[in-house]
Amino acid sequence: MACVSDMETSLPVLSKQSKCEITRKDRNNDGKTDSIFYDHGMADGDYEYVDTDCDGYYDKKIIYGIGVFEKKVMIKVD
Ligand SMILES: [Ca+2]
Ligand SMILES: [Ca+2]
Repeated sequence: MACVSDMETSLPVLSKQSKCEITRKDRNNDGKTDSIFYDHGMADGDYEYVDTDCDGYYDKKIIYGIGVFEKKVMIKVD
């Protein structure tokens, strides 16, 4: 079994002071969220979780930083 110790398994908890805007998207129009975008209002602070296969779990985190990179995650869609 692969090491999954550094894999995210829950969505980030935001503080009340956070100006982060969360946008949920339903890309395949089945009524269930399959993408959640965290917009921190900065050019390099945003990230998005995507359920690429629409099975009810986000499996990819896309980080928009000094370049864009992706990370594997396993987070239940709420
Ligand atoms: Ca959907
Ligand atoms: Ca998935």
